[in-house]
Amino acid sequence: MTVKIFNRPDIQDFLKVLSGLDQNGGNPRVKQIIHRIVSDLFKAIDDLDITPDEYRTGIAWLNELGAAGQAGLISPGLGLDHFLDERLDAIDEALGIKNETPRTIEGPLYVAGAPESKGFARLDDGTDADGHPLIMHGTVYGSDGKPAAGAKVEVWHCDTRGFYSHFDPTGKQAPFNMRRTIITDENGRYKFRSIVPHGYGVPPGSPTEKLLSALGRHGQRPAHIHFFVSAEGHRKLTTQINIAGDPLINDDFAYATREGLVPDLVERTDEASIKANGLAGPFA
Ligand code: MBD
Ligand code: FE
Repeated sequence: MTVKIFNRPDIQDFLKVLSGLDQNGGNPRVKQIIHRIVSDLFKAIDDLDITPDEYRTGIAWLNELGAAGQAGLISPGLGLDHFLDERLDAIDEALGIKNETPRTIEGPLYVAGAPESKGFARLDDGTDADGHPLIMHGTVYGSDGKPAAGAKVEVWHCDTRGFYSHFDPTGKQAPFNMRRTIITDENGRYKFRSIVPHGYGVPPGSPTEKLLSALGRHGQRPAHIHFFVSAEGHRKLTTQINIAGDPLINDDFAYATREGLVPDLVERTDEASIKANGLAGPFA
């Protein structure tokens, strides 16, 4: 037996009442959004004949998701973060704003308050024995095309097991390991030494993984490094780079890979360049 009750006038009135639209007070924007989302949910229950058992399974999963602190993890997994970026891109395009470096999603694992230094930082504390040294450097340009001195480059990435400091299930990383803030020098330049990160995988057995596997999907990301770039009088850029050659580059569960964000890697083995990059000895 299937019934459709969504369009009944009493149900439509009920939606207005439960979202507070029938009275003053409260927050009009919250009322508008809740009215729309609950309406869409009512309609989905009606259209798909979602049963009370199915609905309660969903509620139990939401409780599990919240208890695990994973709302911010399933969100990119369901493409919502990428969709928000596509909207920002579309707004920029409509305004005629061209972004030289594409934006991509922040993800749920940024931590504010990383140690700050000028021009250069070493990100890793040297305790990841499998780490392959990585050097990255570049220039931050303002929207005027000129190098931006004193810009802030916040960098964060995971270790060779795919674990981020502050979120390491083994508890083995020091706070802010592989997280730094670099202020660009007088020529707008930044440079850092770290190690090549591994890809990331959602925690095994977690509510996020359970939903993804019910969708027949994996919860893996290709190896990547996150950035916030900001400067006085400018919009903040949120972006990432991928490590070229990672087999998952075009199979990211969080849909963050974008053209222009997969720089070439160069393996340096000559003495002069190793020395110049300080890889042989301690870094100043
Ligand atoms: C990550 O490291 C990440 O960058 C995203 C977007 C989601 C989960 C873990
Ligand atoms: Fe990440």
